[in-house]
Amino acid sequence: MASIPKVMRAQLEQAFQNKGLEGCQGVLQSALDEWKRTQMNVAVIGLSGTGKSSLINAFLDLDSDDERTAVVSGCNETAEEIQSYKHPKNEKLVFADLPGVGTPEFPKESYLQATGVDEYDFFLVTSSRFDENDRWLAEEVKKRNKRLFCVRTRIGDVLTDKEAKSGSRDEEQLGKEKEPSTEDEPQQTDTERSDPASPSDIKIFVIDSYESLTQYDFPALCHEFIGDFPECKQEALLLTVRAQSKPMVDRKVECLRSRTWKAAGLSGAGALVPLPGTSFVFDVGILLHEMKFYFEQVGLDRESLRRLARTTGADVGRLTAVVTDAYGVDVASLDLRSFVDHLSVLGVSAAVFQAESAAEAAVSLALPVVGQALAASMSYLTTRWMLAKILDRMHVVADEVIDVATKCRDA
Ligand SMILES: Nc1nc2c(ncn2[C@@H]2O[C@H](COP(=O)(O)OP(=O)(O)OP(=O)(O)O)[C@@H](O)[C@H]2O)c(=O)[nH]1
Ligand SMILES: [Mg+2]
Repeated sequence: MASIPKVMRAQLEQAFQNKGLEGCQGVLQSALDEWKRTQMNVAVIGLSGTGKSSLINAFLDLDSDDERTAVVSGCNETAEEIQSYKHPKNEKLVFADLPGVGTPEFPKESYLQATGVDEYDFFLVTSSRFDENDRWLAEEVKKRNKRLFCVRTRIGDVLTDKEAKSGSRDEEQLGKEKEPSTEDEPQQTDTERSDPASPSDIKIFVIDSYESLTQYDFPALCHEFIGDFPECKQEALLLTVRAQSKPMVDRKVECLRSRTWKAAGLSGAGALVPLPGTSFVFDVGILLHEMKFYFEQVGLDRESLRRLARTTGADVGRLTAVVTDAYGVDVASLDLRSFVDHLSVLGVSAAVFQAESAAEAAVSLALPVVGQALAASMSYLTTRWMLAKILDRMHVVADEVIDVATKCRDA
């Protein structure tokens, strides 16, 4: 089991002393909801026309008729004010559209103050070449212990090769695009080259905001973006973005798994029903609620499938069929009663429970007093075990969906 952060351990122990198990459950509920309260600010920076608005729209995963689309420039239009865009699934994730460094309106000297640079958690720079001003910005960001990635858009225009257009990548050309441009740069000394903020230290991703977002470096960009995000906010970011690639599904599952003990710790307050064929009880309300949350998080609900179909060009009917064949029931519409009847298709088997529960019971929460109290509550271990099994099954089905979508895209 993942170790419990020190702060939370102290909170749980304190709550247990004051209010017993009920007090702990308050702490656990608050921890489960923490991601919904976490503000995440991402700055997208670049000169006019470098593709900021298009990149923001790609990150927001908006449909063309969605409201709040970042306006993409026509030939002579430019965005004059700093605009911010909230993620449709979580308004705490905000992308700000910021001008590039060193324009007459935003000179380098006043740039940090004018853009309120300290408010941002992460920086994406859209640029066709990485210049002196970008390097300076990267250094400033690094001083603040934050990360900056460089994004080169419009790779679709660069790759004119027919095969590359149809999905298989022209690796050689992509590699060239990822090399930092040294055009017009003064000759670097060895010391400058080893400067942590030199272009070689900055990750460059080549993408196309108007082609399939499962193509080129977009999946890698999303993956590393989450990995390099301030650690205390990673869970919030991960639970906000969509799972459209296998690495992303893996990360989501890992994150959800680290939450199962907290959800199971809430069990006991609602209806307890026996796991069929055993004398062990579980909290059906918590299981149903979490199961639906996982379903959506790993991308199996109708809306996620529709969006995956749109970004990959796959047929939504084929993606839906993977989920229907796997479960044989409309998982999203299960209720307290029907849920119990479908435990086996969801991945829960009483026989496996009997075989594994002895070992499971030995798992301690590494929290001497609170852990024992939680484990002693009748449904904690059963509920936690069932959550893990349901998640394992969803992981497999979500991978199958991505496989089918990828095959359709590459066909
Ligand atoms: N094919 C292709 N076109 C792109 C891409 N990114 C941007 N464009 C086009 O480039 C032009 C400028 O894109 P925007 O996203 O508006 O750029 P911007 O940086 O927001 O521009 P300003 O708002 O003027 O600062 C538009 O015509 C876009 O359609 C891309 O990845 N692929
Ligand atoms: Mg714009």
